[in-house]
Amino acid sequence: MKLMIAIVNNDDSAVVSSALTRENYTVTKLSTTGGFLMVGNTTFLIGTEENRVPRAKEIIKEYSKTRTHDAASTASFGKGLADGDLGAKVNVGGAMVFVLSVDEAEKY
Ligand code: 2BA
Repeated sequence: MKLMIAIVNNDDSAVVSSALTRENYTVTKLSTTGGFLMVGNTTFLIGTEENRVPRAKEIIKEYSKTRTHDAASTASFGKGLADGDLGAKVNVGGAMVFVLSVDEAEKY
């Protein structure tokens, strides 16, 4: 068994979740925050058999889009944006997917 950890953009999370559950993957959705941009994203935990990992990756890839995000400078924290505080453009996503081997998975 494998555990997939997939970090996707919040805007894509509903459609990724629906597409996975439609194909009978079991999914847990976590609200998470990226350490660099400090904005919300969504992390899915997907426990599945190894032979079903490639299809899950295809689904996540299909519905996760790459976006450009304006990164606010730390100078704006606590006092709002001023001219020049949105200098940096950062490319985010589509999705970051990790696949881990699971020693045991039991349901009680
Ligand atoms: P964030 O950490 O907020 O990162 C957002 C985007 O900022 C990243 O997009 C990347 O383009 C850029 N970035 C991240 N760290 C950077 C750094 N130290 N210097 C310069 N630019 C940096 P993505 O790579 O698509 O990542 C999107 C989100 O996925 C990340 O949000 C993070 O929550 C997660 N993620 C990506 N790679 C990860 C990893 N190796 N381990 C854990 N989480 C990861």
